Amino acid sequence: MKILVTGFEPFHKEIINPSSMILTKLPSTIKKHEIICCTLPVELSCLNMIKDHINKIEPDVVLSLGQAAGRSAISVERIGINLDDFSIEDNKGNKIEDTKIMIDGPDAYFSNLPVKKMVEFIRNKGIPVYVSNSAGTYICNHILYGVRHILKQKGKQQKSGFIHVPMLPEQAIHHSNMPSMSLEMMVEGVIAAIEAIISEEESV
Ligand code: PCA
Repeated sequence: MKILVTGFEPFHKEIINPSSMILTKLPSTIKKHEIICCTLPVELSCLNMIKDHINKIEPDVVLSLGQAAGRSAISVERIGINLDDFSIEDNKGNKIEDTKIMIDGPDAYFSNLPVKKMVEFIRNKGIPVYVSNSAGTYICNHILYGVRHILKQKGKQQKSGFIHVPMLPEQAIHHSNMPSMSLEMMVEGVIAAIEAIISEEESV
């Protein structure tokens, strides 16, 4: 299998984003499956960029990662909704509100990755994790919803989903009472999640 893993550039006053730092620490293969990484901009064009990657690479799985400030554990997202409602500007200075991502799209798409199994595999490594039922209404939800839509339109059985990670300690020290997790633990968690996806695919 080819597994495309994406992260995001830093945004909103942060100078780093753990989601793209994780990519630099992932191996090029996991259980003989190819891992291809790419970093996306925090703006609406991220969807066109990932679409180009999907068309070029034709991955079997797209796993996107993003930072969720304030969350204390890794969260595996279950659902993306058809809504852009930004509480902060994106990196292009846009603050879109109350707008559908896809005008003719369904209200929501579920991730078709094995969300519960990913949580179980991550937890078995001793890493705090939970299933999240909201990826928000900013760029991460945009990519979660948008990639499901793109793959659905391609009509193939490709899988996609999203994982949010907390801030890193070096970010949290600049905030008051901000939960954080080490990069090492996040990387281990993401590898465990990918192993869960592979295990599920191989069992089918
Ligand atoms: N987190 C943001 C967008 C980019 C990122 O890493 C979000 O949760 O929407």
